[in-house]
Amino acid sequence: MPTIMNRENVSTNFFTSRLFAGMIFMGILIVAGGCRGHRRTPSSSASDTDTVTAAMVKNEFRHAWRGYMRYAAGYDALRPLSKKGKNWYRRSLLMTPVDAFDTMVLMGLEKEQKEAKKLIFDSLTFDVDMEVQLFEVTIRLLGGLLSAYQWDGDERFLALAEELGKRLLPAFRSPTGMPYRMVNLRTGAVRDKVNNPAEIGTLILEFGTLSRLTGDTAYYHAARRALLALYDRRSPLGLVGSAIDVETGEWKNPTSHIGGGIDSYLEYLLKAYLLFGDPQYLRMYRESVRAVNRYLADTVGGYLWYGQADMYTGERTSTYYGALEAFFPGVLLLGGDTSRAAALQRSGFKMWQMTGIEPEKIDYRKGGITSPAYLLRPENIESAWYLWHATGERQYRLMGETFFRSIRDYCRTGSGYAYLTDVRNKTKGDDMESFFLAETLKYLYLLFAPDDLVDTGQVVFNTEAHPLRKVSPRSF
Ligand code: DMJ
Repeated sequence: MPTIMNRENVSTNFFTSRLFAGMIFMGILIVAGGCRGHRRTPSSSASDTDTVTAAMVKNEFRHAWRGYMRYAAGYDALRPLSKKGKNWYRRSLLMTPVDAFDTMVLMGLEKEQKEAKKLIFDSLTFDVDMEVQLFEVTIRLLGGLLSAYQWDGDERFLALAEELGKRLLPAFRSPTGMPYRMVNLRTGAVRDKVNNPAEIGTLILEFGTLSRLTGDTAYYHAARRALLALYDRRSPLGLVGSAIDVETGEWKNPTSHIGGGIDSYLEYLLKAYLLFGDPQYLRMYRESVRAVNRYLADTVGGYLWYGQADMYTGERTSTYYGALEAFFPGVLLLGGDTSRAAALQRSGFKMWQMTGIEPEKIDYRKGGITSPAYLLRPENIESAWYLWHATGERQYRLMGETFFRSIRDYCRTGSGYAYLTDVRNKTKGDDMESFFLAETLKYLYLLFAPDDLVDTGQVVFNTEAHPLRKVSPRSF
């Protein structure tokens, strides 16, 4: 059984009794605001079919990992059609092995863990004269290394995380404290002063955990300052826009929404509270979500959606909803709003069923697909898992079966999994994003595995599904 480690030698059994896990989860919901009392029913226990489905998901993870090892070992990611490796930048940062590692631990895949560790410890270095995107490297690599350390206990993971954290810190050196988008790992040179709320506000779980594990508070304070600076620039209505200049603090695009570019900022306001316990984050989350529900929520034909609006006037500007927005039911649920979470998940599932697999974006008012790719994204599945975990309602596992079947039917290749360029004709594209292993298959597995596999009272998933464990505060 995996244990969680930190430098204070706190070793905690990660697996707890179902009852204890359930009680803690209920506790979180109640503290986080107005849970109306979820009760597990007998239907929530794992049936034989669920156990078989969990084993099938695990097999598909093995299949995808084998493809990566065979054709792309050492690269950032697999190109599943051309059967080659692909790097994000000039040199590989081992995105797939780092992102996938804690899923292997959770699934109990020991051979695969050894393979990933060998790749990571043999060749991962951050001492490279190379510019990287702060947000992606933080959620995938820093988050992945920290959870790998917490789940596996190997100190080398933490050493790598600390090394990376140090090299990312220069990104925060702007007049407002909000980070630049790009930073050079060796020189600390920064670029791209026009940033967005997601890339500014989705750093505190990882930087805060790094601080707590190392005792160096600089990481937490940099990410916290950035988050507060962003929040302070919300409009009088309580909304944020899509693009902001981190040097002047001036908004460059006033369109507000819950999709890509803003999404995980909202998620981290709540999760920062859940992981670090500071009620200030909960207040920030509540105020933000109140505005989001007031100005962005929309009901069409009996279905709940969230569209786009001007951050200053609240006026609706467009009516798009998509795969990225589908994270929101999970967050609403964690924040205690079960009924909105359930209603929105119903819409997300309807969107998935339009063509048998989820499109990137639809116009929920006009009813058409506006962006037809399926990028192997996890958000709809992630929300189904949160709803399942909290309510025990069978409908969420049934949704999961549909998700799993369609991904397997349409995206599987002989060498792994491929995204779809068009969900209408199911044409495959030559990429398997690391989040497919980090998130999509992890949440699918959690949906069918025994429900006490993760102690949700002690663990908060980062936006890349890396389970970060609460660490007792040292100096903050
Ligand atoms: C992931 O990298 C993260 O979930 C992020 O928050 C949004 N995009 C992808 C998955 O779709």
